Amino acid sequence: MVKLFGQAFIKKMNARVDTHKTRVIHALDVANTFTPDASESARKELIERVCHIATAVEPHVVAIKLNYPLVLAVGLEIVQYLKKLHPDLPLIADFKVADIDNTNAWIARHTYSAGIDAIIVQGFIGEDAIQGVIQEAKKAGDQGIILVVDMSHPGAAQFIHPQTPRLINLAKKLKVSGVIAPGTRPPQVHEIRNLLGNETLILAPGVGAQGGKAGSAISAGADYEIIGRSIYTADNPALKAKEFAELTYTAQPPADVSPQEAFSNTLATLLANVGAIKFGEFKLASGKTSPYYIDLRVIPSFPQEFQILTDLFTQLLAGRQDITFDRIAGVPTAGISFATALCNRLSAPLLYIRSKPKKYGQQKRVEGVFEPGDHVLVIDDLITDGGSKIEAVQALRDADLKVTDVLVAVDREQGGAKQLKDAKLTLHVLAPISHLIKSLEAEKRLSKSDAKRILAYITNPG
Ligand code: BMP
Repeated sequence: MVKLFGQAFIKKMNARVDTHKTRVIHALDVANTFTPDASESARKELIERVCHIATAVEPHVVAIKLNYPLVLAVGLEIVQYLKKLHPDLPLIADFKVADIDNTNAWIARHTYSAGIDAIIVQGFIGEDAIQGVIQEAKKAGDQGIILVVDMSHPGAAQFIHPQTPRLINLAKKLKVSGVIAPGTRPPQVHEIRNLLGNETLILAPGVGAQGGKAGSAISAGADYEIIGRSIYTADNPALKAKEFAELTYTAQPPADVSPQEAFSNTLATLLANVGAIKFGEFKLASGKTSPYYIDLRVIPSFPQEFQILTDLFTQLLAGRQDITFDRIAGVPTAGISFATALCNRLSAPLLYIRSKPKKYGQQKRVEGVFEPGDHVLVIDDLITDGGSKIEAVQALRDADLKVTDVLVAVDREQGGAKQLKDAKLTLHVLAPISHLIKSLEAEKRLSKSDAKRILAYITNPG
């Protein structure tokens, strides 16, 4: 079990789920509706309004989120007013911190020392800048950090969303308490949950005023839904908060999935989305027919999906300390683009294997720089009977390289693993084809009868 930052914050929020029967975080953005007015009376009025709404909604929320406009209007002392009224109610500062490490540390120091339980930080600023906040969270006694890995508004598609898989990896690496995911797009919350694993919290804004349906993000794998305007602009904020509390509390969370199932689910969705897996009747090179056709070579034409696939490979390797290597080699042709992307992600040196030796020069089959004895991990898109993998491994072994492991995205389950074992190779796969079929059936992208027919074919292709 990974120990995330902000244990006390996480425990406090999680405990309130059942004691208060809710999964709502209220975004108390009331300062947004205020005309800026620096007068003391306006300031006092705003503080009173904030305290009044906080008290009204407190029985129905797990936490309250405070934003920049509020703190700019009344100062960080608002935290003390709220803490005095509700000492056990977690408070999150939504400052979306996005500066250099030194400035971030300064912001975090002030914020944590004011009594805030967790700070929201942008992920795109990179590891060193996020460390500015992490170090302060540690100094303040293990406070919470929430990283933005995606956002709920349409513009998120432009820059942040394409980086989401990498931001998730960073969130996992830095062991932040939680991430922000778009409550307006539950399928993406689902994907984030699959990539993130089960421990890190997912907080999903965009429910209500922005169009997200209450409970949908929870059903997609979020822990909490962040709701602002739909509560604080209601005639009766307490009643509204109670309604949302019920909807989020009774929403069915997705069933717990093992890492292997998570790989299958993500990969199945990805393959279906880009048309890399098709169902019907397909003539194979052998002359036989198959009820499915899989072509992973299309994936690099879809940058977002290509990133997710690279991410899945990265995650599989991260969870397997027993797979060691100095270099990664791609099997031609599909394996070369996958190996290139993975090397890029892991900063690992790349080799690739020619299908045929070069007719001129040194007649090499292995391209790239290596030393005899280097340990090479072999990557390819899929495995059928293992023939092409063994042939590629032979070329590497002929060049005095050590090969013990082969990693592919999909195993067609036609004897590849056994053949590799006989050649003293261990096969690692993101998903066997039968798991992908089951995932697609569960996602209702494949009918029960078609899934049954295809699974029967996989067991007995003859
Ligand atoms: P509302 O329910 O009124 O749309 O409020 C949502 C809250 O969540 C706001 O405070 C907003 O700043 C914040 N938020 C968001 O809406 N989308 C994001 O991607 C990230 C956010 O923090």
